[in-house]
Amino acid sequence: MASLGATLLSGCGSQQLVTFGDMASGFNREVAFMSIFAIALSVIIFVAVSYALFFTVNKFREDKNTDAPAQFHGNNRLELILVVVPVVIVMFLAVLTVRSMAILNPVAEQTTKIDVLGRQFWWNFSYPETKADAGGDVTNGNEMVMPTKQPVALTITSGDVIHGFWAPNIGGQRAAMPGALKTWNVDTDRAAVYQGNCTQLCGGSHANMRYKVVALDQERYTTFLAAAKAYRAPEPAEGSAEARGYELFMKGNPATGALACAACHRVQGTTAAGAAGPDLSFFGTRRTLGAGMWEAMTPEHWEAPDAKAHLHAWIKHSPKVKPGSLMPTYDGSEYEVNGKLVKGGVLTDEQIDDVAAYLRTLKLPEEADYWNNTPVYGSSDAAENAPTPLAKTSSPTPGGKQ
Ligand code: HEC
Ligand SMILES: [Cu+2]
Repeated sequence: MASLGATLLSGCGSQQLVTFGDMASGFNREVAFMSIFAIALSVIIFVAVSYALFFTVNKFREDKNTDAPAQFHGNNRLELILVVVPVVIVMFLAVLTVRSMAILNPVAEQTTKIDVLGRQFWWNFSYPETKADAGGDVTNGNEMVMPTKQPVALTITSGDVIHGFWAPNIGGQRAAMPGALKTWNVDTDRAAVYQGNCTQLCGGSHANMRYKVVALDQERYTTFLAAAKAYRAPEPAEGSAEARGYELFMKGNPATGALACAACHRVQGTTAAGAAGPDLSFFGTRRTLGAGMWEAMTPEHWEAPDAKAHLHAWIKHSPKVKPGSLMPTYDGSEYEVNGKLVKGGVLTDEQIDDVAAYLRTLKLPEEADYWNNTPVYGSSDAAENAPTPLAKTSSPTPGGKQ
């Protein structure tokens, strides 16, 4: 019963699959346990009601019963049975449900809590229990790292419209509602990378609002969290491409109207504290771009030539790569903000490469690289156990007209 089905959610070619009925998750086992009773009861009721229906229809057919039907008022015994039996069934299911809720709902003393923020069209995952040495909560964009073999309490909300968190391998689905905080537990026994998706139609790039869940065994998780807590973005060497990229990241290019990246993105250990876009603190460690728009799941990830091309295209004009992306263009082309067309500022190709070079340095230390040797579960490539090339979900868009 390992996996009841696999769904290829979008696009063609190889891509990580969403699988459901994954019994490595205690949440799913609990739901399956409850479902067995609910389904068995439904089958019994269906058979009993069908039998009663056919029995009476047959027994009291008009051609068999020419006399006038017996005239009487009520049948106390039958009415009592018809009330008591459903009440008992409903009570039984209610007790089962309350039992499951008690098991699955988070409790205060749980150690791992992750805050989930959904926005058009990306995710931030932060660790409210772990304050970074450099200030702020440890946060990762679009990739959620969690420990295995224990309930993880998620608290979900939205920064704009309603989104939905759905990573069926680790448990239940929840809506992300603006202004509301919802908490629930997820878990898995298996260390692996899982696919997550947004399940509420939330705008133009709803289908491109994906994320990865990376479940690590306790020791590796502890290493990750400790490194993430201690992390400060590296300071680029003076005069290097990375140093030029850092300047542009922090200040943009006022002469051409190119907005500072730091206005919208946070990088832990720098003054960049923007919140309008995904956290970029560990961008160099991540292997997805644009909330799963593209995946670079090779060990050399951002250093690979095609990955470089994608990153370049993304910075240059992300709304052309990802419809509806709320990141500005940097090639002077127009993009839409709140229904209005706005002209982006300009960074030259060299400047974009410098910024990209800076982004590639934003890496956790090697031992905290959560992708390293973590199997990709449900990969449509045969190599399920290898963190080798996985997917290209879209090709770099060199951009139509400019
Ligand atoms: C006005 C706010 C804004 C500015 C300025 C901005 N971005 Fe973004 N950025 C976003 C948003 C919003 C997203 C998420 C888009 C999406 O996936 O739908 C994003 C996504 C990204 C991503 C992808 C992150 C991931 O995990 O997939 C990268 C990389 C990035 N931005 C780099 C930059 C760089 C470099 C600059 C400066 C040259 C910059 N951004 C300027 C808002 C901004
Ligand atoms: Cu969404």
